Amino acid sequence: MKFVRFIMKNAALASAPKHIEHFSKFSPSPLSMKQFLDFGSINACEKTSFVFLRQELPVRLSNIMKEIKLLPSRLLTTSSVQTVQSWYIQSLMEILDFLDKNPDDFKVLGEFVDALVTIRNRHNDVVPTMAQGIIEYKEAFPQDLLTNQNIQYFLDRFYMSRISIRMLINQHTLIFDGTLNPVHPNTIGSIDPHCEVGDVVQDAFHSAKMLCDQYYLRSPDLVLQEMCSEKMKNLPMSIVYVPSHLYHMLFELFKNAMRATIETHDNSNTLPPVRVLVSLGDEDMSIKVSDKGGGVPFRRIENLFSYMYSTAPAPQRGADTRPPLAGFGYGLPISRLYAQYFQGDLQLYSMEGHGTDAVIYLKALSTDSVERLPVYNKTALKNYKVSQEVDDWCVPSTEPLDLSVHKVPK
Ligand code: P4A
Repeated sequence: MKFVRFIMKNAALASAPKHIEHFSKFSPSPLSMKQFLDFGSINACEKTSFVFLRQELPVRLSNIMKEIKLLPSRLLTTSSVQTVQSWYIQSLMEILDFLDKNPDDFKVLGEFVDALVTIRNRHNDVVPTMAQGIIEYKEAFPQDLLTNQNIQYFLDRFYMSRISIRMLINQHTLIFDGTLNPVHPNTIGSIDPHCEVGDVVQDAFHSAKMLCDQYYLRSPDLVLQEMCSEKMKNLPMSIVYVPSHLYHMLFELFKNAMRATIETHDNSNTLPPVRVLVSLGDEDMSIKVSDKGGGVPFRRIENLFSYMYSTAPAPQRGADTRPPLAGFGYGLPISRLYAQYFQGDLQLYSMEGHGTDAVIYLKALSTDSVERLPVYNKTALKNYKVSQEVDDWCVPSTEPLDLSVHKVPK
């Protein structure tokens, strides 16, 4: 019996490339905040959401699976990347099972919610598994390191796709699992139509502060200032947003700010506070996190967002078992993706010798908050083809200039 099931399963999986080919021909459909809220409003219909997702999830999965297949074979064939790829195939096939099911059958709708929960759990460890793939690749082929650019391009798109797929799954499972969220009764799935940014700032700061106290036995304070234009005075500073995404970004920025502050004020009894300025305008909601942690040289800022430079083997056991406050993993690049996901951004402005300002830009209007999604097309394909091109800027020479030698052609 087990053997028969094994054969059946593999026969089904063998048809995956054909399905990927089909669904990757469609472009993903970006949703606006308003559309997300409509799925969760009173006249929301589980059937409508089901019919949308059983098409849209295969489209988003297949689009990014086409890009996985374009990875250089030495990276694609690592056991970690193979594992991730097999999760995507498995999940795609499980959703396709629902294509011939009756949307009016409540039992089908229930099974769909269960399938989505299974899929979400299967993909929980995608980020550390992909990181492991990069480590395996670095170890096996230290000589032909893929360009940082290639890995950056792929992982930004891959993780953005993953954020969007998890958003769709979370909305459907939270809204249609038949229970109200007892902690946040006014949220619609994971979206808070009145997300008070100041509250999330306080929460995230509090969590980072506790970690910081544990690690360094001290921590800087928070000074929070909220500003807005004249006509919006006295209104609470809120936007339609996913509080967990905002929390993730702020928590990351606070850990960095605290670490920099403490490490540059080692010999001082007092610590300069971390200052947060929240500003609401007609178009943007901007949140600036400022520290006096000594800053980072301009040349190094890009590296802080680089997956390749931040992919290091796990620290040796026994060396230091304290949880790191910051500096391991993909905190900054993934935080930037969260900001970009709804058309915002995250930027660092650092002044070496002084400190760093990190600014999160979000859209103030829910009509501007639309998903930013990667699409597999000719342009994307081209970006994987150009891998090793020579730079069109001169390399500065470190040799003393000798004007007497005759120039030789390139
Ligand atoms: N100075 N400033 C920052 C860091 C240093 C900084 C830093 C040494 C570097 C790496 C790191 C954490 C902090 C900051 C705020 C930021 C980012 C960097 O948002 O003060 O871990 C990766």
